[in-house]
Amino acid sequence: MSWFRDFFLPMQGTAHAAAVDNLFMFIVLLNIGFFLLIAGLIVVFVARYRRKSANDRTPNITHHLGLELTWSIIPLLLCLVVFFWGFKDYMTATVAPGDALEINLTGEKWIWTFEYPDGMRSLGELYVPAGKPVKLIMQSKDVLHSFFIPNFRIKMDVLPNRYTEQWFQSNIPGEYQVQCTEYCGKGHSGMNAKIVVMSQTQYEDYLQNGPPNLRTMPLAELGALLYESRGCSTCHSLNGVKGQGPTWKGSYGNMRKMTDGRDMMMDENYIRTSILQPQAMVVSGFEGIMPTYQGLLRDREILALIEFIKKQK
Ligand code: HEC
Ligand SMILES: [Cu+2]
Repeated sequence: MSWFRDFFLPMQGTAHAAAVDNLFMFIVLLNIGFFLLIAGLIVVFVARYRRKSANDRTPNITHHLGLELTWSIIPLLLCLVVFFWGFKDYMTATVAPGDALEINLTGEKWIWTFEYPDGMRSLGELYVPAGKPVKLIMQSKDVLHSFFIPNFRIKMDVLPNRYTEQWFQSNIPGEYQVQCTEYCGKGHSGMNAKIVVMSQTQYEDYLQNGPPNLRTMPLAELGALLYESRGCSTCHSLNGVKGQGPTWKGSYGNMRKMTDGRDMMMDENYIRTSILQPQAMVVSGFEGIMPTYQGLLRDREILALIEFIKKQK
């Protein structure tokens, strides 16, 4: 029967997907069976009990207890089978195992953002280890969205002002497509993401070194991306205007005064310390409000930001 299933259902990425398909196929086959039975009987009865002569009369039949019980009890039992089977799979699908890896997911027009337990974030791509349950804790920044992973046969609405959850465990490494299935405006059809299931070692490597596509990106380009995505742009301008923090325009290689009176040169080490321990040296004329990025930026990402700052002549 699997050719029949594969013909109209996407590939199964999880055990739960197989469970959903089994029940679905059971219902489909049940329907086909009853269709054939009922349509077949209609044809047989039409041929067999047609009016054969002018004085052929329908006998006066009122009821048949045995027949009526049969056609009530058998369908009832079949409905109960479908109900309990579905209920069992629904419970497994709803309650995540206690040791699940928890990922925070934010939907907004028209992008999905994933946040890992260590504070790292990724846009539109979720990297997870194979063979481990993953629980998504989801929320929306604006309107209603819905997070659908066809290969895993799970889907859940993503709401503003309330958290929703869903979980999966895939043992098959590979890439799986995600779609938003709640019409959320102009960019709705492009609101996709991908889930990359990888081996445990590849996953650890990912946590250390970041997504493969960013590893090969030139440093300055990566820096520009991080300047926006990590929020540096809200406090540091590139055009010389003083914001909440000093501008980066022409800052590299210059001397600056700290609130404690020291003079520091804006070089690689100074930038690195400013990012990881902003309170260690506060530039005079500014308040020490910069959040630390300790644990939020990987080594190569810090290098990328330094490279980007150097470029702001
Ligand atoms: C909430 C505002 C805010 C954000 C966000 C922020 N900074 Fe800062 N940053 C400051 C302030 C204020 C200072 C000056 C006070 C100090 O040195 O702590 C500063 C200082 C710095 C300095 C030293 C600059 C100089 O001219 O001496 C560097 C380098 C720096 N930030 C890098 C970053 C990077 C990289 C990011 C993003 C990953 C970032 N900052 C995000 C507020 C911010
Ligand atoms: Cu959406």
